[in-house]
Amino acid sequence: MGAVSSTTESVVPVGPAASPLVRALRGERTDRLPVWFMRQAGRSLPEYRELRVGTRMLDACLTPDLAAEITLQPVRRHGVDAGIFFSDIVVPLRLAGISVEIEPGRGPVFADPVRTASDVARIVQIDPEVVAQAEPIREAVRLVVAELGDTPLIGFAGAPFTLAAYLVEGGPSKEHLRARAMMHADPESWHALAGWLARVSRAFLGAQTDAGVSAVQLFDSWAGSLSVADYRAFVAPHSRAALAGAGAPRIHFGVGTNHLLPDMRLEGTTDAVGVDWRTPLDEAARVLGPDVTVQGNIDPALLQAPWEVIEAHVRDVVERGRAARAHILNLGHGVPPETDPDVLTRIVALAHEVGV
Ligand code: 1CP
Repeated sequence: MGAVSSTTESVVPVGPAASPLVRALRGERTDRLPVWFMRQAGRSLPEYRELRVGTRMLDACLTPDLAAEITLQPVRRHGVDAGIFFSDIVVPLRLAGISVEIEPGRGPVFADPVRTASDVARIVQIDPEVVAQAEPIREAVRLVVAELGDTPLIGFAGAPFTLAAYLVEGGPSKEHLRARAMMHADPESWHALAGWLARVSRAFLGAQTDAGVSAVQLFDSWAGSLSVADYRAFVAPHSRAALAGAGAPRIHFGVGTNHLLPDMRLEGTTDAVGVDWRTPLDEAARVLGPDVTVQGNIDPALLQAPWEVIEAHVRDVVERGRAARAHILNLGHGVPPETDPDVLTRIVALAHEVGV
């Protein structure tokens, strides 16, 4: 299953490299509008909840056959155009030996938050190579890729700022004050920490691309809490480093990032920008320019509405997406856990009926 098949005249992509998703990331419009959902794995599916009984979240992520099966569930059920690897943004930190658990109903919690210069000095000693070599990740990706055939698998990592927002705080927070404070109180420690997190995320992406993912997404979910000036000075260079040389097409996503959109192109280090539900895609496309694909941006809140309302909204999103060089249909953020899975299946069918 090579990515390209050579003939004497030309090189024609086959397999996932020829899929509508990967072609959209290259800027091509095909006759099929690619659609997948952030957090499509392991959220609203009853078959997921059943599989997870008795297994802690991060243990599930590090059990290859379980992670592979959970990744495949939404692809089988909804007919989406890509799988998203079942894992979590804090998995590479666990692999690096940091004590972290995911508490049900809360999120990632760290036993020892990284707050002082000496905390940072200690943590940056850890060699990210252990993350790059992680066999449970490589094995799970290989299992999924073998099952998916021509359907691409998307790998992912957390962006340095979003990871730092958890690590410095010690758990989920609303305004990520401690991480933002460190940027100004001790810029040297901040850059050391964010630089190390970029190497960890890059290593996590590398493990996934080596094992066969066809695209990667960098989740900077909480970047919207930053001013443009802070984003440029303290965050963008580290996100660029995380994505540099990824070896697969790249998507860069954040929530509440209308004011950061042009910067989220990361000076050409990304092939697509994920847009949340607040910014209409035609407006986003205008701001982003002709060199980048847009991904998004169905409002997750509308998934609870009557079908007629959802259908009109999806058609509007698709219509506005035509302003970009190419469009990958998705939500503006993750699938809410209470979503009726049948609604997602109907949206996929609608997207494929409407086309590009
Ligand atoms: O389909 C998929 O996308 C599943 C794989 C996946 C991904 C891409 C999971 C599984 N987590 C993530 C990324 C992730 N994790 C992000 C970025 C995406 C986003 O913004 O939604 C973030 C911010 C996290 C951190 C995290 N992990 C939270 C958020 C906490 C907060 O600050 O509000 C939570 C609740 C988790 C746990 C988690 N991760 C994944 C699942 C299925 C769960 C729930 C755990 C469980 O079932 O016990």
